[in-house]
Amino acid sequence: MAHQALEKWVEQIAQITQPKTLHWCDGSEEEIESLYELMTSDGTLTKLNESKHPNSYLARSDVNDVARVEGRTFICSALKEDAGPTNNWMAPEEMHAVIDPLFEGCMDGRVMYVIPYLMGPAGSPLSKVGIEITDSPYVVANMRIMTRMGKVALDELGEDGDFVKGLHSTGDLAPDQRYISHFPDENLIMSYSSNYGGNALLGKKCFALRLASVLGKREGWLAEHMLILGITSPEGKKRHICAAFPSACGKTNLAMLVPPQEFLDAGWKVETIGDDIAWLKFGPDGKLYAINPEFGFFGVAPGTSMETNPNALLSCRANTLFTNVALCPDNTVWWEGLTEEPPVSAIDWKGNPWTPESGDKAAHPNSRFTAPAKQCPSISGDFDSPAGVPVDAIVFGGRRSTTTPLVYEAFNWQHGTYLGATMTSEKTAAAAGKVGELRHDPMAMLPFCGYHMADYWQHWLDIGEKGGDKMPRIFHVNWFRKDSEGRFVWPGFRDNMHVLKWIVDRCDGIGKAKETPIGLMPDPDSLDLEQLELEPEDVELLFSVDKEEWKEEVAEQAEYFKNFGDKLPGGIQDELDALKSRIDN
Ligand code: GTP
Ligand code: SPV
Ligand code: MN
Repeated sequence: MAHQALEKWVEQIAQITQPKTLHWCDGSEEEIESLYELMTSDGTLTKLNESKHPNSYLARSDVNDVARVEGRTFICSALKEDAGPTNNWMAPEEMHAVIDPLFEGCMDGRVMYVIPYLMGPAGSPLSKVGIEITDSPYVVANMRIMTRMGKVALDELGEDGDFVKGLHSTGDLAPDQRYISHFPDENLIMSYSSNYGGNALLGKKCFALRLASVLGKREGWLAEHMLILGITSPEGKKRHICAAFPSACGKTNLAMLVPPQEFLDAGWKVETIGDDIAWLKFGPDGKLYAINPEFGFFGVAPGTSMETNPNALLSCRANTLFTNVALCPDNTVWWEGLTEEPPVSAIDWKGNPWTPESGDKAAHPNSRFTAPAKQCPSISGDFDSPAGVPVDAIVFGGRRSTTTPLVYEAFNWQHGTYLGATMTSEKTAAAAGKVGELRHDPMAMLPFCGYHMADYWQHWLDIGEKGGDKMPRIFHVNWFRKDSEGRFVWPGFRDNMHVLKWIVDRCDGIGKAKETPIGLMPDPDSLDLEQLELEPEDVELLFSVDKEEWKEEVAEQAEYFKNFGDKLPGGIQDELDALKSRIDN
């Protein structure tokens, strides 16, 4: 049975955009094969070595279209106040006046693809349907990996279900015509002039975070920039952890962690449920449950290797789309960090001949792989579970070369919310702009919260109030502390298991912690660090809380909160005052 509102909308958009033909995507094999054929023949894609990367392709983007563009991303709520000081705002009618004309006739002579997609497992009370209309076959191919596409979505939608509307066009990729705009009151996303992941795959950041965060506020749940993992102890007890780290700060890596050999020998197991986005809602037992709304991984390529993240490499061996990585002479792919020895020659991400001597990067620092989640060797049996998984711990973390220790635990939910609200991290290549600059990124949601950040913090406090003693414990980690020579002191990657184990031990009531002014911290001994052979001064640095540094940190937090005026929740102000007095004493 047809969904009349959907059909009407599609018809209306076709009237505006004037495509040659209209194609409803069903997600089938035949469909994707013909799209790959189209894109290899017109040069959009290069087919990779069939025996080494079956059914996989390389795409090179426009050189000016390689990352999210936060400066061109808008929240178009009716009131400016509702977007808050951390978002770009434009009045809905004003944005429509700018962006609607760009879509007029923009698909002339081309195909308009209608993509029905489901965010979340079929049959889950947490799942939601979106429809993306696009003129980009590259977007269709990515969405087919990243979401549950086609019939499954239309079945969930039924005849009169709600859906989020997404309208996308490649335009001419001119950066000054690029708009990633969100209309929360219309359940509508309009994206123009970019084909890059977070700008163009509208189910991802635009729907599953910006619009979903608004819905979550209204309906009493949370849409978060978090990985979800399961961890099973040798005794067979299974715990689930959600972790929010800013873009390119280690979610995919932690979600797919392979424990060090001694943990494997002892019987520890880590499973992956999600690597980027979590939707969290109270279950019938009053605990928070998480689902991963996505169906694939849009992972950072550079730095991914068999040493750092074997599960990611195995996930993207086949049926994968690579974007902006380097191409080797045998039609395999390469990026910085994949192997110690670079290839003797390659074609770089811009399509030019490259040798290691050239001094340039072969792959763009934000080059990515789009791979089906089910290809991940560590994927959890709960990946498709409609109920989601119960969350035992929430972890916040940023990329900080100084100040922040390896791990500490919040005293309680309100303090944990404060830890999220005061997260700061050095900027990465995942968004356009200067890399390395320290900035506030509350809950790793700075670019993704679809409403006023202070209202969002209040929502966190309200959720905590509602869940009471059933709420997850909250932790803060930092894998990126550097010594005076600029070297990471923590080995990271699989050795992050030492920290995960302490977190699980804390949940089980057996992990030891001591009180410090900033929170509860382990003794280095409780992390069994002997095998890591760290220098004593590195251990010292990883577990140090320098009062002078923290005095500055607190002063800076107080300054930051001034941006939020009277909207700053009382609970957050109380935590600031309490932290200040603990540090000063
Ligand atoms: P988005 O997809 O942008 O949201 O990124 P993400 O948070 O999933 O980050 P990802 O796991 O892809 O890691 C980003 C970069 O950080 C990669 O180059 C990794 O190799 C590196 N990285 C991840 N974990 C660690 C770690 O524990 N230590 C160090 N030093 N680097 C890490
Ligand atoms: C991020 O930037 O956090 C990503 C990639 O996960 S994107 O899909 O572009 O948002
Ligand atoms: Mn992300």
